[in-house]
Formats: sequence, C-alpha cells, structure tokens
Amino acid sequence: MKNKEIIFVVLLIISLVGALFLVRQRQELRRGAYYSNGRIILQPEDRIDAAVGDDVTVRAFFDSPSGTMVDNVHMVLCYGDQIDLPDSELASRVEFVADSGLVNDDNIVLKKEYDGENCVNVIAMANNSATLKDGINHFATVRFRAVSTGNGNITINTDRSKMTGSNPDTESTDHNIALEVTNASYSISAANDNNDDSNNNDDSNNDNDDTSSGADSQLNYKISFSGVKSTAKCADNWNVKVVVMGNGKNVTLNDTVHRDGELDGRAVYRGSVVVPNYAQYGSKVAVFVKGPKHLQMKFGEDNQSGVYNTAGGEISLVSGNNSKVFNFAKLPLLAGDVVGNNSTSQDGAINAVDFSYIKTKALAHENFNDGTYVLADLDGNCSMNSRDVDIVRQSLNEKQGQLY
Ligand SMILES: [Ca+2]
Ligand SMILES: [Ca+2]
Repeated sequence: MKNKEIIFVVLLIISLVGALFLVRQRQELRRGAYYSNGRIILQPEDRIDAAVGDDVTVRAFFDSPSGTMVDNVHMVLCYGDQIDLPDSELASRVEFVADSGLVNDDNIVLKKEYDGENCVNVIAMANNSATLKDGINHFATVRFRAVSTGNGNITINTDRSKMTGSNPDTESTDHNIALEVTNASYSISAANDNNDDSNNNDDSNNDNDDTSSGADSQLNYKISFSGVKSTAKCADNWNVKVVVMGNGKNVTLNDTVHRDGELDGRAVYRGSVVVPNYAQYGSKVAVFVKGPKHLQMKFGEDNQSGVYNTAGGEISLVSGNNSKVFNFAKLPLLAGDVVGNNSTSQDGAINAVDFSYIKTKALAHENFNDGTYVLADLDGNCSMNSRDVDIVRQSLNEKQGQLY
C-alpha cells in the first residue's frame, strides 16, 4: 500500500470512530429522557376468574404518544397473595414480545417486595434503535399461577415504573412524569376438575337466601355471542351481567356462562342466576343480558329470535330450584362494546371508538394460546384479525344497546 493510501485509511478510521462516539452520546442522552403521557395497560380489563392451579395471565402494553419511540419500559407489577410467580418458572412465566422492539438478552425479570407487597420488575430494553415502536404495543405477557382463593388486583406501581424514549418535541430534556396505567384484577375460586363439561349445576354465585325476605327463584338460561363459533377456543367462562326487571324494579346479577351445545354453528352457553325475593318483580319479567364485550340485549320470552320491541316481558319465574332453561341463544349478543369514548371500560354503545380499538388490535394480527381471554378477540378464535373487525362492523349496523 502506498503511503497516501495508508494515511487515507487512517483518517477514515478516525472519522468512523468519531461518528460512532457521537451516535453513542446521542443514545445516552436519549436514555435519560423520560417523556410525558406514557401509558402502560394491562389486559384483560375485566376481572380474571380462575381456579387454584390455573394460570392468571395478563398482557402488558405500552402506549406512547405519537412520534415518541419507546426504548425502555420498566414495569413494576404488584399482586396479592392469591397468585404467584414460582422462582423456578420465572423465565417461562414472563415473556417478552419481539414485535415491541424491546427484546434483548439483557431484559430483566426480578421479584421483589415493596412496602410489604409482592412485586415483579419487568424491564424490557431495546438493543436496536431501528426497530423502536410508538403507539400501542404488546411488550410482555405475565402468567401468574393461582395458589389460593380470594380476590385481588394486579397493579402497576406508578412510582417505580417508567418508560423512556426519544421525545422529538423536547429533545433530551428530562421529564419525570408519572405514567398513566390500567390495572387488572382477579378472582380465584377453589380448584375444580371439570372445565369443558356441559353440566354445570353448582356454579351459581348469587345465592342470597339470608338477605332476602321472600323466596328465591333460579333463572336458567342459554345465550350465544355474535361471531363466536362452536369451534372457538378462546371463548370460555365469559362473565355476563343479568338484569331481571319487572314491577318497576330491577336487580343486576353477575354470572359466568359455560358451553352447552351449539346452534347454527354458534357456540351456545348456559348460565344460571338466583333471583332473591323474586316475587317483588311480579309474575312476568324481562331479562337483560350483557356480555363482557357486548351490548345489553333484552329478552322478553322463551325462544326469542328477534328484537323484543314490547314493554315489559313474559318470562315467568317460579320459586326455588327448577329445571326450566330459557332459550335466549337464538338472538346472539351483539359484540363490539369494548371501550368508552373517554374511558377504557364499556359504555353501552358500539361506535367509532370501539371500531378503531378493534381495528388497531387486528392490525397487529396476534395469536394467543387456547383459553386466553383477549378483549378485542370478539369471535374468541384466539387471534385478533379482520374477522373481529367484520363483527364490530356488523354490530355497528344493528341497533345500539337496548335500554329498559
Ligand atoms: Ca363502546
Ligand atoms: Ca378473533
């Protein structure tokens, strides 16, 4: 090599090193920048019902304001004594999602007690600035194990959690602004051994015998959900609200429904609630049923197959336990009420806000394990995709929530 060429190569190396140094310095500045309006969201938002021994799974999403690319999420999840992350299974129970841009061999999962509470640090970091994401992104899944009965919450400790990223509006200025978070909750029942059995006689959780002055009536019913086929693998044990109304009074009862056959290819579910002091609602009542992602629908008669457009209802309740099962499955509950206009909970209407939520989720095209509950998976096929968008689009064409 001639002298001139050697000098050129040396200069080239010096300038490359210089450029790398500058890039590194920029990244260092970026790392120190907390930005405003970050959110960490846990899904599902509805209470997770599980039995001892089951998994209690939450999916964590980061949500960043437009243009702000997230390069680090440090989430501190705290939880009650009813659920646990066994040390030996920690690595398999906390999964990082590649698509979030935050997958790295250096990612950290560390259990720790804060203020007497069980918590786990989940730290997801980027190792490649080219794949950073903004917007709403699923970055981690945490699979707790239910160990004892009781209710509790899975909360994100906002003081200890943070997100960092480059903020184009404020450059490298530090902003240590509290994150907004959406938490999760769970209810753990005693271990049961039959999950997919169609016989569920003992699952009514609304026994109220002691508090009511009159006799109780057991209301058994069958329902179906729009778009949920009999083959759906992520549509079990959904929670519904049942409102019994008559005589100017009403009562809201919570229930969990279980598979019981099929109708026209749709999965049929059976539920059962106990109506305390049922006589106060008169001899004929109307029943309203609302699903976890569905509009409330009115049922005024057995085997109803269309909208019940009459005031009141023709459902007769009788005293005590009985074998009568009202069939409301011919008119599926309309799916698509997943969020409110300004909130993350249902608001009794399906509109553009719900549509855009479902559509955003569907674009991610994510698949889940059988049995996973995901709000945006309207047809319960363990995948968020265009079918869910079609279902909400169909619902938009139908009536909005039927009120009483
Ligand atoms: Ca809505
Ligand atoms: Ca789906």
